[in-house]
Amino acid sequence: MSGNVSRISISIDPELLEEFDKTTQKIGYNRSTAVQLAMRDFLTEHKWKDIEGVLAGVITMMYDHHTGNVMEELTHLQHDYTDIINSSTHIHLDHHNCLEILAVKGEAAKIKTLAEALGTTRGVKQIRVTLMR
Ligand code: NI
Repeated sequence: MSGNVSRISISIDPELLEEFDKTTQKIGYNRSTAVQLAMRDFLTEHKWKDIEGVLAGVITMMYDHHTGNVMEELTHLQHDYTDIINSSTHIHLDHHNCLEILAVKGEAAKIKTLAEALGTTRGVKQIRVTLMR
């Protein structure tokens, strides 16, 4: 790390922070190092978004179906992208959580738009996009 650092203040779900700190301590990193590593992973994971052309892969997301209208909103969104969603699988994980897997194939830019819309829907806890070509 260079001598030049930026200090930031962010808002985090306390439960997420507690889990993050526990894992960080277990590995032996301090919070700043762990956040930087997480940010680098985030950047790597999103690099595919600069790629143009047709890609295929999966969008995996987890959400609590009790939160707001999350199920309705996700279904609504998926109906707007029937041209790139080939199939979807819904797994009821427990009383609260659902795992949904979408198989997608289409223009990278369109997959990106869909993934961002899904990921920013209130109630979606995690989303992962894995694409290949
Ligand atoms: Ni479910």
